[in-house]
Amino acid sequence: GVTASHRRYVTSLNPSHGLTEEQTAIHQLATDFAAKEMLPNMALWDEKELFPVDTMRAAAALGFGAIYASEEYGGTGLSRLDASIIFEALSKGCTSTTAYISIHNMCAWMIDHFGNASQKEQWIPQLAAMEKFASYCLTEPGAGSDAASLSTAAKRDGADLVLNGSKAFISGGGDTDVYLVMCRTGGPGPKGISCVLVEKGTPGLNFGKKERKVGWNSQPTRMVIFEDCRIPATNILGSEGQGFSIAMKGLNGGRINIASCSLGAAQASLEAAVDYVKVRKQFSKPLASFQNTQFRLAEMGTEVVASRLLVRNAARALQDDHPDTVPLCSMAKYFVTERCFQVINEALQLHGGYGYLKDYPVQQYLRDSRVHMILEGTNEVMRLLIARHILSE
Ligand code: FAD
Ligand code: 2MC
Repeated sequence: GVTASHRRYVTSLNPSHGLTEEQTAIHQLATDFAAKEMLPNMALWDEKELFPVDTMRAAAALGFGAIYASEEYGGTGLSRLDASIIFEALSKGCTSTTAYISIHNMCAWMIDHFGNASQKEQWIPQLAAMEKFASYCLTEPGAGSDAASLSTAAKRDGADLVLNGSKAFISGGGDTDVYLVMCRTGGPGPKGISCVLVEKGTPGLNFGKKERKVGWNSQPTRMVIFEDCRIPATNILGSEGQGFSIAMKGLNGGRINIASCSLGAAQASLEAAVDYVKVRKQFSKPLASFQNTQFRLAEMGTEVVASRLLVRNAARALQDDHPDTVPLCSMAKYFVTERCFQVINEALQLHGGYGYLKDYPVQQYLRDSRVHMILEGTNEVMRLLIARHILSE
């Protein structure tokens, strides 16, 4: 290819293959932004653990802050497929930063879709511009995969709710402005859960230390702790008891988005490997001339294309409210995050020892995408959802 943003692809590996003219333009916009504004900084953000607020605001100026929120309150009004295309392209520039942007987008959609007019008026314009940032708070120290067992309590006190409990592993936690918190307003199980909005600065909203992580270093992760944290009951999103359903519906899109981030990281790693094996010589020949290298690249290309088909199929199902949306999103999340991780690992192997050095980006794609098999529902939870669906026929 000529430059990172204008690479000439064989058709099968072209991420814009099969897209409409408008989607191809959106893809190019995101690809250019990733190449110019993100990729040159990706190693620095990782090394120094910088949350690139200004770069994210520049992305928001292109419409990437609330991609699939409706235009009524300032969202971009694009489809889930458009969002997937954007996250895939941005992820090539920095997987960790893009993954945070995707969580922020999920939160914006939750407010846009389930919020009342005053909540939307207050939050959507600022979230769309990324003047304010959002966090999604479901996981607790004692409730990870078994999310419906969460115990953060929100007790009624007149017109208020008083929150007590703690959330673990919150992306953006401490640095973000609004927290979408799943908490218990009723009895045990999923039906006793509500989703509430808690603003930074509310007395009783506290944060743990910044976690030290293998990857995802361009975004902070902290515990979010509630100690007699008082909010008006009007901060409930949707209706009381609807919180678990809101949380899961947000995550269906989130799972596609995270898979799209893995896909972009795998595409970038494959491209890096192709460039490398054509140049690096051993035994007097380019690595590309060994059949093992060729077969590896053939497998990697096939896995990337299969992943893209699966994630885009799930995005279309979600957009169209297909009855099998949940298993289709789960299949995409588990397959794409696992196969793309393998592709990145193979790309690292083809670089030999150089692949293990921080001078080359492949190790960062590997570190940043490892956690995609764990968060937004572990891949074991994805298998559980798929198996339930298959056995229900
Ligand atoms: P557990 O649930 O304790 O799971 C441990 C292992 O047991 C896993 O392999 C799991 O798959 C397996 N397991 C559990 N139950 C079953 C079962 N029934 N059958 C088979 N296997 C099972 N959460 C948020 O709410 N918001 C965030 O912003 C957020 N960001 C995160 C960022 C990072 C960097 C990380 C690491 C996590 C983040 N999480 C966030 C939390 C993440 O969603 C959880 O870590 C994840 O859901 C798993 O929960 P757990 O860690 O408690 O693991
Ligand atoms: N979409 C829509 N509805 C869903 C759903 C989904 N993906 N998953 C569950 N539901 C519904 C389900 O249909 C049921 O509704 P109803 O009672 O009307 O039939 C309700 O939610 C309760 O679900 P279950 O009866 O399946 O409850 P159970 O406790 O058995 O299992 C499970 C729920 C395991 C699927 C859920 O707890 C889960 O997804 N766990 C993983 C948690 C997770 O994804 N955490 C990610 C945190 S965010 C993050 O990591 C970030 C980086 C932001």
